[in-house]
Amino acid sequence: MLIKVKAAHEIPSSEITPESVYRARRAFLKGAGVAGAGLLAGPVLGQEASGTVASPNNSPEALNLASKPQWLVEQVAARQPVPDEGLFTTGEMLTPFQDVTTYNNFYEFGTDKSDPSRNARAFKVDPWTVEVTGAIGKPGTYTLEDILKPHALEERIYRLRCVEAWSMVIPWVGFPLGDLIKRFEPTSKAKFVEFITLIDKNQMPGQRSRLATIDWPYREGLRMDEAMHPLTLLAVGLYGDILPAQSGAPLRLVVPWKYGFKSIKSIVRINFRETMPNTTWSDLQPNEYGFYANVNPAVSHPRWSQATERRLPGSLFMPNRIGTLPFNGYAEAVADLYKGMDLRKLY
Ligand SMILES: Nc1nc2c(c(=O)[nH]1)N[C@H]1C(S)=C(S)[C@@H](COP(=O)(O)O)O[C@H]1N2
Ligand SMILES: [Mo]
Repeated sequence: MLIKVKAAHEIPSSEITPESVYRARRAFLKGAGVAGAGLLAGPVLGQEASGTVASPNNSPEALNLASKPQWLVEQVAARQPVPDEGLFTTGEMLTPFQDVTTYNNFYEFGTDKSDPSRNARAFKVDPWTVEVTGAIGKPGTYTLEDILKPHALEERIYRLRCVEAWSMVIPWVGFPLGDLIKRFEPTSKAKFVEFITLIDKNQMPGQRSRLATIDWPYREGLRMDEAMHPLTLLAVGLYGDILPAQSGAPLRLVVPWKYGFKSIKSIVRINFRETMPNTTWSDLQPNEYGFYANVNPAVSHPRWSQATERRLPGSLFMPNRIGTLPFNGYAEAVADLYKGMDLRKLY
């Protein structure tokens, strides 16, 4: 299946290679008059013919991690390259590493966009375990290695569209969630999958805050067919390296056709169930955030329009506002999942 999203800023599909993405980015930054700063801020993308985005060789400190598990660094390095076309890449300029890792939503580390990269200091990802429970044949507590070792990792470039109407284009490293789910042998009662983030007040200042409105831990969920969809990614890296703490280390979900809040970070529990789980944002504001949260330019948030988005990076003088696409541009691949549903009501 070939999904092409036509946008004014898109480069021809014949040029969709990491190198041309890099060139497009250079041209963009020059045009915006921030070439120097922008190019120094981010890593240089892959100039070699390998088709992967070059790894910036980050220190643990730079990623806000206590350590970088060597086996995981190596598994990420051995990833399959980004395909030249199709569903798992886009023709758009990548959002620079600097923006991807300093403009974050991760309320466990604070509510400002710059809080997660500043407050997630020496985050511990080793050891890390994931408890897998519910309607499956193989429940248990799995180490991160148990979870990841059998899977070949892939690099995939996806758009990420936040419900707050900004977006990025991010080169993730991960593998299809469906491949992991099959290993747990779900039973016929597994109709939904629930995901839960780490709760650790010592490491996560947002969970200590008396001002916090969220009832921790952060929770998300998918219907089983959404979880099994080939686009649904379990990510362990971005820009060719393991995930920084602020991006959801060591393991996070990426569901590119849904608003960003579905893409839950730092997962410690996966639960298979017969009924729809409660989820953090729809519990907090059910009239503003729903369970499905499919990107939909036709359904406004009660307090703002969803028809357009601010593509990062931008600036005061060049906000880089673009039209939002149904299902974030992935409609051809996912619209069938929602046949017969009223997506105005089931937002
Ligand atoms: N545990 C947890 N996961 C989370 C969030 C959060 O606050 N806590 N924020 C969500 C929101 S609103 C968005 S837009 C994305 C942002 O991902 P990024 O910071 O890697 O771009 O993470 C999502 N996952
Ligand atoms: Mo978001």
